[in-house]
Amino acid sequence: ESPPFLDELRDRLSPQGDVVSPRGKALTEKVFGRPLTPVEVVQTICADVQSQGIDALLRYTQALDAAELTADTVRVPDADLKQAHQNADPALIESVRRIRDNVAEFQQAILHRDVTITPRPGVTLTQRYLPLRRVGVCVPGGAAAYPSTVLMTVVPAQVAGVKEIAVVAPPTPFGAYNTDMLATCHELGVTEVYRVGGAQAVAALAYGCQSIDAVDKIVGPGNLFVALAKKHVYGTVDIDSFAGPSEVIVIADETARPDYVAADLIAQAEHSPGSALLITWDESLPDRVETELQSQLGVLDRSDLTIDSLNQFGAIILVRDADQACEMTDRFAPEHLHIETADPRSQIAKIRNSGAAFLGHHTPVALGDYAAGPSHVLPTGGTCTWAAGLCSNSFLRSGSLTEFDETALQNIAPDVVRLAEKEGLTGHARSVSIRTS
Ligand code: HSO
Ligand code: ZN
Repeated sequence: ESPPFLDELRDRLSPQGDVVSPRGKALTEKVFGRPLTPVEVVQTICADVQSQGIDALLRYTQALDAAELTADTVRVPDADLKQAHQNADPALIESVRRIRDNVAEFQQAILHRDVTITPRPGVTLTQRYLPLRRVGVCVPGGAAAYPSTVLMTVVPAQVAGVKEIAVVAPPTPFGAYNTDMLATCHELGVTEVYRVGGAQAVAALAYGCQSIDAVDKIVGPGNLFVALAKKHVYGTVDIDSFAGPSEVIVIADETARPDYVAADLIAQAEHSPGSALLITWDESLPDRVETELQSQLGVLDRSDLTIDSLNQFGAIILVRDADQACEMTDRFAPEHLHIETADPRSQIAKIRNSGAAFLGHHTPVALGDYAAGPSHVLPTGGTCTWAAGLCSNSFLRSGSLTEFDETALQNIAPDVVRLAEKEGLTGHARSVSIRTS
């Protein structure tokens, strides 16, 4: 049996949840003149950007992000991208290049290729894949700077063959004014970067406005407002999965090192908000990890935020055995799963629900966050039961090609005509029989 607080925790982290900070609440009340739910906020912003275009985009950027921009300055000038790259730490650029190669190699290997079969003579059936023409990438910039998110979104898109990529990041020091993020964009050949964030950026990408052309798909992580806005514009454009607050479940046994486990929990909680759960059947591990947490949190840069996150969204759960750990994990369906046991493969075989799994004592989730190859844009909030992480294939759409010769048509015609007549669609039936009788 899963402890009831696991469901509670899931609810608190869920994409539908109204988890808005008091500051956020006060701000939206000021901007809209009355208290609105996050869904109402997003609906209003999206409708305004759709009908008023750039004016609404700039107005919300001013009101919500306190940035004074114009139709011309909303886009980061080419010179700024070049300069950020020139001034960047050369070692950072070297790392970006190596990581780009790692990501590209994996994303290329998994890319769908056209499939053609000839099931019977005279019949050719093809599934072909073509890249999307233009996509928008949301890069967060609230609590931390994320050049890694540029890598983990842009490289899969480029591998898929997407020609136009527009990056949006909020007009903050961690967002569109972060020179490491801008340098990474430049290194990857991204030339379109816009200083907008939140629901207003998503709406601008979906509907287009004077300064930003509409895209076919919007990807990338974001806060609740970004996530709700993506949901709102779905149908006008495609979106990726729901990527909200970070989550990890660590499954550990007696072979796990408490200092490693504590570090892994802290690494996700550090995202703040971030959820970090430890599930173990080793009775002594909880106390040993707790001790490690205390000492590691003491020397951490972002310890206040991290402690906050651990208090709100963290837990250590002692279970009966490995099977119960797997059951509970499957039920929670975490974004990240890290199995630190003697035989991680035997546990992962029993777990169906995780956005990305990391196996063994030498595979911290941070590897996937920064460098391994699979994208770190993953479904959160339990949505990995039906959604997949971002990858090169997320930027393709497929279409089918069908070709029959005359004999093949003759052979299949009776079945088509029969079904069409049963449906009362004699026009369909005739379009076949006219060729065969
Ligand atoms: N763990 C985050 C990704 C990230 N971590 C970026 C560090 N930088 C969501 O998967
Ligand atoms: Zn992370």
